[in-house]
Amino acid sequence: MSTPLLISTWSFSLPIIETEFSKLLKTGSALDVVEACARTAESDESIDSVGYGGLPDREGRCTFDAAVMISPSESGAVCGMERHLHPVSVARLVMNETEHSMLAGSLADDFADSHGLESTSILSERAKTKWETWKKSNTPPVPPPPLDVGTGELFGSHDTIGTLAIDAGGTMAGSCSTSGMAWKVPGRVGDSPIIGHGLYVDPQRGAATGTGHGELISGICGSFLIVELMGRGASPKDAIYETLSRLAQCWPLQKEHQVAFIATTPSGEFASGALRSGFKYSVCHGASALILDPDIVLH
Ligand code: SD4
Repeated sequence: MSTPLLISTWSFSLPIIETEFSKLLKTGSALDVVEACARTAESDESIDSVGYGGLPDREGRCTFDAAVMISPSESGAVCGMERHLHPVSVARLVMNETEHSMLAGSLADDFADSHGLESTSILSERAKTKWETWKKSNTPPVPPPPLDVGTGELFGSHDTIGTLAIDAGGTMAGSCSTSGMAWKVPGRVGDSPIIGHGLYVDPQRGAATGTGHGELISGICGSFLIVELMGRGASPKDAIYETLSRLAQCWPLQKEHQVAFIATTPSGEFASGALRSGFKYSVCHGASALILDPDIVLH
């Protein structure tokens, strides 16, 4: 038996993971719970970079990316979806129902149709209004880094829900879901749906997920690197520190760049780190449900 753990990016995820943690404490599977956490965020219009409410690309089109993973041989992902509200569930179908690991664009939407998932408009009125305002304002497409003040409200317009769980049977699972970077070039896909970039889970070594500028995370295969370092003996905190340091060496960092990771070992030792201040994460463990500051802030 293991002690269940549920951790997720940003303070907005605390009420979500608190609800799901009660299931994890009973008989819930880690995979069901990480999928449910992403689904709740995807349905919430007030979260403006995941699911419904997510900000669109510079042409006003909203696209979703998501992944789920329980081991190197069991993962599923979708990217660039435009007609289904729950990319995380489509990612799970890719994992369970196909011999592939990722489907893209309108064909991923068609795949969801073929499994009976309801097609819908995914651009909320609120997100459309924000896009129209941005379009008129002539401000540059790269938004400032998000600022999480710990109340569930995020200032700034990019983030992702990445969730890691360990259930009572000791199974680890992870999910990651995003509408990507606001005002992106149409067709852009970030780190979130790419296995090893925005999410990685290895039952022998641990699990990690990331949020922030996907290009920076992808450039160093961030989540894979953290899990690999843990597998070679690093603590989650040291693995995240080394990964963020590598990222900072590889990229000419701009003031608007932010990247944050959360990670856990298979036994539930967890940590978080961010390139800059402004990130928080949520944890349910034992009797505690907390919003925490990252263990490391590199700059
Ligand atoms: C991505 N890491 O697509 C995700 C979320 C994001 O700006 O874009 N945030 O890069």
